[in-house]
Amino acid sequence: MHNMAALHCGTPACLSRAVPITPQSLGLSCSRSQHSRRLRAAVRTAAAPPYDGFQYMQLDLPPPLFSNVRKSAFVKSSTRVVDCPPDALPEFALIGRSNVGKSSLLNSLTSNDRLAKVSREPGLTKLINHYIINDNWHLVDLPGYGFAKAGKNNREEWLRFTKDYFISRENLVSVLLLVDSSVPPQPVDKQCADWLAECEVPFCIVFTKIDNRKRDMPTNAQNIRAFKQAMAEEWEELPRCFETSSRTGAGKSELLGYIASLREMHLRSSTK
Ligand SMILES: Nc1nc2c(ncn2[C@@H]2O[C@H](COP(=O)(O)OP(=O)(O)O)[C@@H](O)[C@H]2O)c(=O)[nH]1
Ligand SMILES: [Mg+2]
Repeated sequence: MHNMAALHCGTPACLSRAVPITPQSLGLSCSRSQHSRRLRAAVRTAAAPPYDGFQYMQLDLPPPLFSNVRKSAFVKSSTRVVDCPPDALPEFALIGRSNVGKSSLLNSLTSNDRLAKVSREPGLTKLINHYIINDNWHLVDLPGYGFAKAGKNNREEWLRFTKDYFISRENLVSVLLLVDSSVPPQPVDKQCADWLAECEVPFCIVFTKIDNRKRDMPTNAQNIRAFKQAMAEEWEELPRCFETSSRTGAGKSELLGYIASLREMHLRSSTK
């Protein structure tokens, strides 16, 4: 059973099942600085999602004071963490399978359709794309994982590439793990959630495309429930979850509010 509290306190995760690729199996153990650990502990102690029968991490967040996006701009694309912009601003990173809707969510959150390129084909470029919001925080688009034709090597490469970012980016407040609600649970998404927890990276789950009902398939609500159920079988508490659509704007203000609260908490923890 995964225990988020134990994981975030640095207790080694005891995985009872075989995970094909983990940071450990690749020799990529993660260790973070004191400040990052304090911040992560603070984020962990702060979420109150709607009641749906699942047990969530209890977070006691400050109110979202500045959640509106007034201004957004592309900053730069980096191929290595050392090339990223200075880490002075609080940062939120979007990750998920290719085509899950990362770029679309970025555009939706910023009400700026031209900010990130939305594509029908899974992108193969491995870039860390930084966007600055309201001149005072960053949204980051990371490469997607789990290409349809990708093998083990591709996943290993993705882990190595993103691991550097996760463990060395001091200002990373939270990862937004995007999961497509229009398809049944994909093992690779669950593995990614496990991996983030093992690396002690705080994250929330953002279900995407809730408008996109596929015919003759389980409903999006059923897919979401099945994903949470799969997590609940191994996790004592689930991370905070959001249900969004970049087409309709559903879930947008809730997610922006959550990000604003986390930024406020980040500010408080870094000025202590
Ligand atoms: N129906 C629907 N389609 C979406 C939504 N978000 C993204 N898409 C579509 O999914 C495809 C991939 O989107 P994109 O944002 O490029 O995904 P990325 O590869 O994760 O950046 C595009 O065809 C989008 O139009 C959504 O909320 N609803
Ligand atoms: Mg994209």
